Amino acid sequence: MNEPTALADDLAGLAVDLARGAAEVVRAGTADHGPVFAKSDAVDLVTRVDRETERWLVEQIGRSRPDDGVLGEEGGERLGHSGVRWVLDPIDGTVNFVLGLPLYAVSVAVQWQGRVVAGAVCNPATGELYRARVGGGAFLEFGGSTAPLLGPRTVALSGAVVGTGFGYDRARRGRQAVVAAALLGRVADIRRLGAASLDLCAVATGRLDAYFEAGLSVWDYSAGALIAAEAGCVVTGLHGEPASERMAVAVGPTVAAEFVALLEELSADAVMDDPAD
Ligand code: LIP
Repeated sequence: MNEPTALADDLAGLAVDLARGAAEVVRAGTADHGPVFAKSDAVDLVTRVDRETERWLVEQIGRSRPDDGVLGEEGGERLGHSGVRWVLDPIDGTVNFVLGLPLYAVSVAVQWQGRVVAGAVCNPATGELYRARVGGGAFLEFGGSTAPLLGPRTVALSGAVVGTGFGYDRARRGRQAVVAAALLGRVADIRRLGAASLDLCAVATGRLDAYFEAGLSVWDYSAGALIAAEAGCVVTGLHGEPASERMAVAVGPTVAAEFVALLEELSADAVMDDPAD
């Protein structure tokens, strides 16, 4: 069922306000993020700033739209009965945040009856805010100006600069590395930025020609995937599947079929995108 446009516009506006406000919470905690805790693995990190930012987001949503559902990376989950659900990553790229590498973002996506209809990704370190509403295009707000996002340049796959990432599961990470190494001989170069939401926004902005990653969480990619799609990118999984936790791909339309076919060829042996493994 198509969401009412007025609802999508309202949700899009709130997503931007939430991402911008949460970025202020992150900025306030950047100088002293306190102790760092490990989650699923010693390298899967979380700080009090992640948790405080997610609490702030959940409180704001509760005030503005008390009947909505919420799913947050740091455990903020609430069932709703409005048909709207917010999917939150308070700090996507936490390892970068802990290191002081300015490549991390607040990612806010909002679903209507299970479909993402709006999203906002804000980098607290740079102030860049990427946003999209389904059917309304994608935009970058920075330094007081707003620019439409038009996706990657036209380039041959052999000349493409491709972003990727590696999960925390060490067995899968080994197989992902095999695929990345094989890919390196077929493209111009690879980038590993460390925050899926910003990787996806980089493709939307034309700063990367393509991106792929297996094993993301829904809060990592939901907003960035809509922004990339609304910028005219092909956003997909492999083998005809949609983008998901198994595999998220964003790529310019001129090389999309070739890139996806190459990933399917290279990952066949590595079984890279099987979450069961
Ligand atoms: C990160 C992702 C990144 C991935 C990392 C990690 P987090 O999310 O954005 O693309 O490669 O392993 O999952 O954990 O920083 O929110």
